[in-house]
Amino acid sequence: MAPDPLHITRLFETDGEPTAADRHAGGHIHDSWRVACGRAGLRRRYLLQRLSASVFPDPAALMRNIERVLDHMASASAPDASPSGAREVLTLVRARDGASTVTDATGGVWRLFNFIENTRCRETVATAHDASEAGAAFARFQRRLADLPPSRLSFTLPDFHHTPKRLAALRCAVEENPVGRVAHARDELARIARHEDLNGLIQQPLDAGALPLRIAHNDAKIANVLFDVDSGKAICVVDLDTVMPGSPLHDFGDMMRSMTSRRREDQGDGTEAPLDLELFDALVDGYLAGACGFLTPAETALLTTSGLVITFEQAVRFLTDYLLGDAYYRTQRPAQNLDRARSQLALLDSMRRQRGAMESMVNARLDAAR
Ligand code: GN1
Ligand code: MG
Repeated sequence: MAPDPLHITRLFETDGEPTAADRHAGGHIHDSWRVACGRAGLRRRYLLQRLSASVFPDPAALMRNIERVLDHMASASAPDASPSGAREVLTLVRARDGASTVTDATGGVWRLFNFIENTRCRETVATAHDASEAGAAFARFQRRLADLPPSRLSFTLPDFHHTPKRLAALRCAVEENPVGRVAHARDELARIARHEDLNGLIQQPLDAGALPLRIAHNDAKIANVLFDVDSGKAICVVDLDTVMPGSPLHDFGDMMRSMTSRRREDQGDGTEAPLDLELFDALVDGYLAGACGFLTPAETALLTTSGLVITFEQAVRFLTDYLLGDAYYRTQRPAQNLDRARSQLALLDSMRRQRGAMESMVNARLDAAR
């Protein structure tokens, strides 16, 4: 029988007794619940998560990374630390035995965060303001971690954004064809092949040392930003499971992937997913205002390219999972991963067509910011 979230929550240092838990949607990986706790008129809410053991084989290393990052961001020495930081940085709640997680009888590993009230997250960008706010939030996140040496964090998911290895994994999946889906993905495989020139454009300079290794979020999509309900401001970056050494280009690429089109990630009806230049410009504006101070010229030169590379990589990952029978990403319907891959490919086509215009916008914003 699945463990009871209320029972698990009782093993953490909550304010008051857990009284109600409801499933919290969002994310393709972990299971999440929102748990209310109460004590004498006081009501506090928490986010309870059961970590995916198949995706994260070493939860202890993952939690060490998260604790180091949160401690650093909360410390006064971090650049941009704000006195009202409570809603700007996630807070982990310790287990009653002092550990950062609880392990249930079935081996499941659970953790608890304070729930940040009066916020909402979005699956898609509604306005240019959202894109600019989210870009600024990720820039703040990167800056606050700029003086934490990357060697302090483990590579919990090695080669996570190693695009050439992701493509190699797709080729293996085609070769093995374990669930017989290759025949349904011929068109998408051909489309991927047409974008292979993008494959090494971030990884090669990283390997050559031309791009610095820094701490990156590594899952910098719109759904991982909390917006204040009243002000509409992006106040906090969440989902720190993939925070590890990487490149800010992996993050900016994911921002472009998720914040420059108004279409859903799994809207795979084959029609064009137009990249909206107004959203792109707002994203660049918000991001560069915080990031242009620390990015090197080699990094800024690849900003636009990073969006194409990461969108390509994500198409490759969704298609690989489709061919492997949806082993990695949670799905609600059989062809959802194929739709996700299609949607990424449609966006990529649109990015290709507007690449020159995007490059000009980045250069204009860089000139203005300098
Ligand atoms: C996954 O954890 P979640 O659902 O936010 C994935 C990201 C992908 C993203 C696509 C650990 O993110 O890399 O970009 O889905 N996370 C992991 O939406 O694989
Ligand atoms: Mg994630």
